[in-house]
Amino acid sequence: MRMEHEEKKKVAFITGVTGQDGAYLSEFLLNKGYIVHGLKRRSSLFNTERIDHLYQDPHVENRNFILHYGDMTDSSNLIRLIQKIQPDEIYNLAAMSHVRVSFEIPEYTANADGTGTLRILEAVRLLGLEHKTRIYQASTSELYGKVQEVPQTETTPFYPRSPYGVAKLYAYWITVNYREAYGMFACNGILFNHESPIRGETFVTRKITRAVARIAMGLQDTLYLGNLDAERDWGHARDYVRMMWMILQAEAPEDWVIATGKTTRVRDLVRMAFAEIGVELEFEGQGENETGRVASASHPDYQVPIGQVVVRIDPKYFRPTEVDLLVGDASKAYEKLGWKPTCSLEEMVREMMASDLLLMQKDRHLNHGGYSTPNYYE
Ligand code: NDP
Ligand code: GDR
Repeated sequence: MRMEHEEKKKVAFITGVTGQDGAYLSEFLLNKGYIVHGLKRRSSLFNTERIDHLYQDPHVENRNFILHYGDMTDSSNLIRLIQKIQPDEIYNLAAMSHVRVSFEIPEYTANADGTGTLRILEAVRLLGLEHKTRIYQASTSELYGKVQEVPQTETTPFYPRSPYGVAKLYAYWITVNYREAYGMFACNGILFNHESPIRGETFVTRKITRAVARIAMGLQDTLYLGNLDAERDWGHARDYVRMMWMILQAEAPEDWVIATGKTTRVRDLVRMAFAEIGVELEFEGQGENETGRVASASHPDYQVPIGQVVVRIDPKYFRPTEVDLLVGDASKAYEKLGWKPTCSLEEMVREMMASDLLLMQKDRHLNHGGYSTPNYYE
């Protein structure tokens, strides 16, 4: 029984709980004493690897981490869950979040990422929770798309360049509209790219660190990439989920840019990852014929032959329309909320490489034992 003087625990509902940010945010909120409810999709295989360490046996009473089946495309499911959970805070992180894939499944992306956000807002309104439940919307630097201004701030005009970006544009504005129309505490975090050792394997940072680790272990020869000249403002997911929470604790509902303020080319990230295994790369050629060759190799444990071509271009990774340059100015968040990133890109690449080297060591053992492990990811 709860004692009178005990403070009631806050209740959060996270959509996209099985994703990179969902996992970090769940940990963060649980450490803050929240009861965390998460929305997970039904899939034919387990999809909870990132949050398995938080799992609690459903037969145990007083759990503080509870998962529910659901989908952003199913209004009735979302209304029923929000009615049952009565959340103080909703973090809407669920999305088909891969920019290139959104060109292949544009309609689904619009439904899950765009209309899905409307479903959450409308559920809160229909249930009369608009003055109780605060809502965080996972907006993105992809809204800026074609470069209009550098660095990008809360007032930089949007010009999305993918079905994903356009779906997220709808989500951004419907969040603003519900805030203005119904007085809801609904906020957009315009987050620039953020990564970690549990980043999805098909995003470029993780694809690179994974492949470099496989090359170090002799499990793979070549890493195939698309546009090496794109520039991104990469931060660490752990820093960014902290900011999601801070946004919902602010005095007033507003929209915020979250970024490191530094931008790096994909090709330099590739160099940084190879440097972690003692390999210095030399890029040669141009466009689709560009290659990355081993110029020197100095790590005693990883023997990658000098002269070996370890990076090639595969045009299938080019996008019909690309976002060339992203660099954010998070001054507003620094000044008004006191947020600052704590992890540099160098530290993050080191952490991701260390984690992937460990994983690939396991794969190497499996391979030696006669089991096959996946070779590459799209
Ligand atoms: P992930 O791709 O790692 O995770 C996406 C999550 O959404 C997964 O849990 C996924 O489930 C779930 N999901 C996808 N479609 C549906 C659906 N139809 N119904 C229910 N759940 C669904 O993304 P991140 O964690 O990296 O990003 C979180 C959010 O932040 C996303 O909205 C993304 O667009 C946005 N964002 C991300 C940035 C980044 O750099 N990481 C930057 C700016 C914004 P499953 O595990 O089953 O696939
Ligand atoms: P992005 O991330 O599109 O910025 O979206 P991603 O890591 O996919 O691409 C970054 C840049 O790298 C270039 N690139 C490649 N990208 C991938 N995935 N695979 C490749 O082989 C490759 N080669 C070069 C891309 O062209 C691009 O320029 C991410 C997602 O998390 C979104 O959900 C989020 O909204 C934005 O970040 C901010």
